[in-house]
Amino acid sequence: MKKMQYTSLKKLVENLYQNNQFYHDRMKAQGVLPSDITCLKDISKLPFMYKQDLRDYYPTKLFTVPNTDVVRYHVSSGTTGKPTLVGYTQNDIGYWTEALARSLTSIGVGKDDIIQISYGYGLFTGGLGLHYGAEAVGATVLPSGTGGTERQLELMQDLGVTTIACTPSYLIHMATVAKKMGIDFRRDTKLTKAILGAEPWTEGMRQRIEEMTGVKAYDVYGTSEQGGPMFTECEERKGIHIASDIMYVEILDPETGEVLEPGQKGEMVVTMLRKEAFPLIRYKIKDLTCIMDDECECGRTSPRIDRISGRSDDMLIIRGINVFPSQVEHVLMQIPQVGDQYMIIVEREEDLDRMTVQIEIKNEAFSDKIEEMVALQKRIEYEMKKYLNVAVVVELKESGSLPRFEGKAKRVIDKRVF
Ligand code: DLL
Repeated sequence: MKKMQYTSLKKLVENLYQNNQFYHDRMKAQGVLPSDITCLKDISKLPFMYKQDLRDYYPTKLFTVPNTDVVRYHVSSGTTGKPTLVGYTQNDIGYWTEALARSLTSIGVGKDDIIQISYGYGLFTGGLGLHYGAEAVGATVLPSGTGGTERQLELMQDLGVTTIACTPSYLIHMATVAKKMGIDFRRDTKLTKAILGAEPWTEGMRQRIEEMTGVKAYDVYGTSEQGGPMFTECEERKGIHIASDIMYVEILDPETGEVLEPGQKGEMVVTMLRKEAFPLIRYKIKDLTCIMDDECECGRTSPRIDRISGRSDDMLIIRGINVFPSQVEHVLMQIPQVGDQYMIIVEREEDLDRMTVQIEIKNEAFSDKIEEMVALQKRIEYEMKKYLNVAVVVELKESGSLPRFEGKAKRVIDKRVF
């Protein structure tokens, strides 16, 4: 594998240095030539790429093939700024499909499955990405996209859907709508697996989803810059397997930039070894994870990354303390009275940061007795303070009162002006 990775890297670097102005200039500025890359470890000599580069060289200056070879565009959701464009050759679509086909196989999705793909189809990579992978393993695809939840639930029952692919927040929304329609996932559907990703979610959320729906939930990861969703957990569900002939992962200390060892958590940096139209070299993706240091019991020897715990740019600094939204979710999911929706609101009052967490409470946990509700609120505030080291204001909300999301959940509103 290392030999294969090195051969691909060498070819990539030579091609980019010769044929693309951006890569040529960046490598020159760093004082590195293709001839300096003599083994896989030399990757560390190469310059980094940043999201800003994708914006500065928009739309196609980072493309490395003639326009006539590009067969598809996707555009990133642009939640953190101007959207970015990604292009694919026919071979790129092939590698993407291959990566997902391997992933789906590793969770046992195949010919006998009917897969409902409720990720957005269109500019977002989720829908079409899963679609091609699922067809490649011979599954039957129901390309339902997002929205129209009642109709989706009817189709799920009528067609005997066995697997759903969507964001974790959308599956929760579906389960809530199903309950209102009198549909019991366990009794009325054939659903056994869910392939959930595109947003951060915790082990606690996985348990909630499994209790609500009876499915086994698997994590799927990818980003539009890499090409889209690509990698999933296997049946063991102990980390996401990375097809290392397609993507090379490094984990760096976000502060020092030093390459970290397996088991140490840091910022992920990726090199797409085979992409043609829109390659990436040492792209700082900002997702936080570690490469796992044990072998997977499934027998696959590909490296695995741990569940993404957030992005380095998602981190909120509240009165000097670093808080990740996933830590808030972790605390909430341990408290049985807490429902499935929450929002984090950060404001600044008289130079002091104030973080409010609005939390839906399960119907059965709601009480007319004010003192019981206050006790619950205080308990959640106490648990938050204990885990996050920062005081949080908790507001309890009625079930169904917070916004729902068909695509990615937006759970943080930061109103501070910096
Ligand atoms: O979200 C691609 C995708 C589609 C992945 C469908 C999975 C399923 P972007 O819109 O570019 O692409 O967003 C990528 O979302 O950098 C992470 O911060 C986050 N993300 C994606 N998957 C996960 C996950 C798609 N499983 C950004 N866990 C990434 C945590 C995730 N965060």
